[in-house]
Amino acid sequence: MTERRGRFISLEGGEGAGKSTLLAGLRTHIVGQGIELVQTREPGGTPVGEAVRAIVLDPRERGVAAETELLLMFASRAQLVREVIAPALAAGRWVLCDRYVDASYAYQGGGRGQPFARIAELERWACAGLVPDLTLLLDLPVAMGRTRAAGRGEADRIETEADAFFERVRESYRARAAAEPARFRLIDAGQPPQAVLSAAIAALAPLFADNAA
Ligand code: Z5A
Repeated sequence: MTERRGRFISLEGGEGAGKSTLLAGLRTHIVGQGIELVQTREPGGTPVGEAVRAIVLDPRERGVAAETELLLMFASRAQLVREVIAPALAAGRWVLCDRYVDASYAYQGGGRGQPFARIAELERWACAGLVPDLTLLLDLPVAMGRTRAAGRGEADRIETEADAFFERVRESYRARAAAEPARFRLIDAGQPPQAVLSAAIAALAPLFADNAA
């Protein structure tokens, strides 16, 4: 993969954690520093990836096997890395990605019980060594997140899972954050939106300092 000059930030969290709300404020802050930013999402972010997203999140697709779901997430990711993320970083742009590989460990690994070693193998193959410089994890009790999410439109296929699934997702995310403290910043997503944004902006500060150096 080509040389990397920009910064790569991923945003993670369970259902209703407030990623979309935070993304808008974060984007304004980063662009306000004069940085060229590419914002993208998973699954999706490319024409192929968005087509995969439509399939994998379709609530009418009841019979999707856990293995199929895992491979579809990585198919979307492999395309996003090559078409969007790697070229942007090589050009010196920053990338803000709404979910990345940690979501597969949390949802398909923790949630669905797919072996973490298999996910790690797919990561080596699909991600071409691209690891975020910073991962912001919005952490929220499952019940609170589900109450928030209930106010939205139709649930996607994964959102129809039981609370126990989302408890496993949350624990997997927290375990990954604990295992990689240099990359993750865990943010209490139960705070008001402005406090969540302030915490995220504080977590970004070292990246701006590195960028200026
Ligand atoms: N998935 C996967 O399984 N494996 C993978 O590898 C990947 C993804 C990459 C789509 O993700 C699904 O894909 C997701 C995981 C799976 N399935 N599930 N569940 P997505 O990221 O596109 O969708 P999402 O999880 O629903 O995220 P979202 O759209 O960003 O929603 P959100 O985090 O819940 O954010 P929100 O819409 O900003 O907030 C929800 C509500 O809470 C809304 O009414 C806000 O006004 C309110 N809110 C937000 N912040 C606050 C605070 N701080 N206080 C009070 N209320 C708040």
